[in-house]
Amino acid sequence: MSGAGGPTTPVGPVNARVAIIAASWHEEVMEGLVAGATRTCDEAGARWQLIRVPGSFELALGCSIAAATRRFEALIALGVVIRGDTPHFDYVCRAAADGIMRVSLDSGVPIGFGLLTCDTEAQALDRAGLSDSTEDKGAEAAHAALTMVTVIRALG
Ligand code: DLZ
Repeated sequence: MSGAGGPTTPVGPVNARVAIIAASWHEEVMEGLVAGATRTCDEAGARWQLIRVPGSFELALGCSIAAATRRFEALIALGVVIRGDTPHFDYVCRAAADGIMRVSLDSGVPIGFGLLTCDTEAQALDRAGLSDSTEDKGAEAAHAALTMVTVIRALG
């Protein structure tokens, strides 16, 4: 999937409380993703809380617990899974993606999807919003989550 063509308009001010659910594997990449998400929230004036889970497999449960508190208007799920030699990659990615979507639809809480699913660590670093990355998927996920807050408010 190409990263080109994403929205370029800044999200604007969003006075909301947001939870960032972040996996803990691949520290350098995760640091970049979290920094992109927190910067985007700060720029919009949204208050964020960082919640760490062990791996990307646990992202959906982390989101489910955060959504159930009803304390957050949006969630941002961040993780990186790097393909290895076994089908494990597919199980973790599928569980995370399907689980996160299920939590979002069941709870009505928007969840920005910042899960990198890469063949190599180099691909992940290039998407992590670091100084020499070409893309910033943490910022993109935060942008999507905050935009959905404004959509829900406009329709509510
Ligand atoms: C086990 C595992 C492996 C092999 N790779 C990753 C990865 O690249 N990224 C990630 O976020 N998590 C990984 N995990 C951990 C699983 O997501 C999960 O935390 C464990 O299977 C324990 O439930």
